[in-house]
Amino acid sequence: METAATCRLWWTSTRCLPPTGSCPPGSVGVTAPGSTAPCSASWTGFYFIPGALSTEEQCYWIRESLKTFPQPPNRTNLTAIYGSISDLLTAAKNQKILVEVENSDVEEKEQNKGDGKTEAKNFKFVEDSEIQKGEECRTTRAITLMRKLRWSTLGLQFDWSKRNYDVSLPHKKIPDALASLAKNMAIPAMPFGEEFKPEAAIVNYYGPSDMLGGHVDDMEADWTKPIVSISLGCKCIFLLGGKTRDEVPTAMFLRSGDIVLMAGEARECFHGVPRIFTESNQQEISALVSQLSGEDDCFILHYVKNSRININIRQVY
Ligand SMILES: O=C(O)CCC(=O)C(=O)O
Repeated sequence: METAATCRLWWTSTRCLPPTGSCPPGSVGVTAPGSTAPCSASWTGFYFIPGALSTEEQCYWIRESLKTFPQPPNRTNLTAIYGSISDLLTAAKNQKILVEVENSDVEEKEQNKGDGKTEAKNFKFVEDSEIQKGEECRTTRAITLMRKLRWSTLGLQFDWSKRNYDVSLPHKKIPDALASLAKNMAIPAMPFGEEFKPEAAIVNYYGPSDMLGGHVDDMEADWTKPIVSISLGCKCIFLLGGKTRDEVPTAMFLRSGDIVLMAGEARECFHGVPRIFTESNQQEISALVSQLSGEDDCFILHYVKNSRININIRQVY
């Protein structure tokens, strides 16, 4: 994911930004949760499903995104630096610290440098008190790592360096509950009743100043199948452009619980997220805040108040 620091400058102007609504002008308004409609005739295949998820469902997927989805064998942006890290959320809640332990030359597929041999990344979580005073070792607080989490990949693993799916990487299939949610949501974008087969998902974690530059998702073999994209946490601006960067994009708000489908023509369009709203009067997460008011959820609530999570599910082949 491109962040504020690395984001390419693109789309210098936008077509509109509705102050209160979520769909651009000309769109078909949909109010009932779960009902869908193509958002605008000019983007055949773009579907906006406002309030598709109940508050309970949003909380469930937020917890899964923070607890389960970053678990190995799923890879995250942290994997390349630290190797596989397990139980990051629990470590962050318990104020643990990640320390580097003895390096050794071992075979490690994870960081294959060609000859299969590389320096093992060997890190583990410890208590603060376990770190010897004066000891020289690389340490990072789990809570800091949690904030540095930018993406995790589920199902078939996407290799960002090669920009393709690497089927040889160890992976688990997409969790059943996520697969059936995506299948149900994809129905309006599958007009001939074909089956949508969720094979991979990318989970994006956005902090206050993060953005996702304009791009087209072009690594899947079959572009007739939709991308099912779930918004959780703070509101964002989503830009939907055309098939080239020259076309002026249209801006819309995406809020927690909204789902967007990109199919047909829209599947080939540039899109991105230039802004997320973490300011308390703009984030629009009051239902989530009430739902996450228990003591157990205090860490997750703090995270949600400063973040947006997007889960986008794809059929690859
Ligand atoms: O965060 C979003 O809503 C869009 C994510 C996206 O476009 C992507 O991961 O390719």
